Amino acid sequence: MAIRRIYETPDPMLRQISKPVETFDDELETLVADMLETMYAAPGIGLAAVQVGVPIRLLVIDLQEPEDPEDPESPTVKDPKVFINPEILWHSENDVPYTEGCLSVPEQYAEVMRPDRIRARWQDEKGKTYEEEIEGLLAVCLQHEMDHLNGVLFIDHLSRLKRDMVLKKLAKWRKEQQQKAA
Ligand code: GNR
Ligand code: NI
Repeated sequence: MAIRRIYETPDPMLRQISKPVETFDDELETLVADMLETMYAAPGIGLAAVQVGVPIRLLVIDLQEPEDPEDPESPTVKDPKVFINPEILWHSENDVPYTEGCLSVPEQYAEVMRPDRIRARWQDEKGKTYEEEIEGLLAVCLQHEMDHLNGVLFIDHLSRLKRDMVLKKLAKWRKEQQQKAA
């Protein structure tokens, strides 16, 4: 297993339309293992393959929720989920806000509106098909990751003004990081 480099905006890699996965082989399993390791190390709750420079329709999610919902400091239960060739079959008409972040737009957060429930179909790394109704944070995260497969970032959902504010803060943050490193 290996940690892979995460591409950041405005890298054109992130604007690629990811291609369907057709071959479920050892190379795919290695990529899935590397993506999980990269996501846990970041740390993040989701990662699309295109974010590590492989534009195929594969994403991983682990919400890493605390074991005891009453105690945010309690250890997290590992629950890695793999979604290959995911499709949204249905979404609710009820959009809800959630403050999103993205490993490709580091340290920036903004509220995005998305449907609160979706019905999705996907495959796992063996090629087995699943279909389920999904809600809550998993629905938010899956929609965020599926956007990546279509070259879309969470900042694309913001008004021009808010997007420009986020990009300005990102530029400032990067400058500060550079100064720290020097
Ligand atoms: O780690 C992440 N957190 C997050 C928070 C709210 C909504 C979506 C996400 S996904 C993000 C990791 C990432 O960039 N995945 O593409
Ligand atoms: Ni993201």
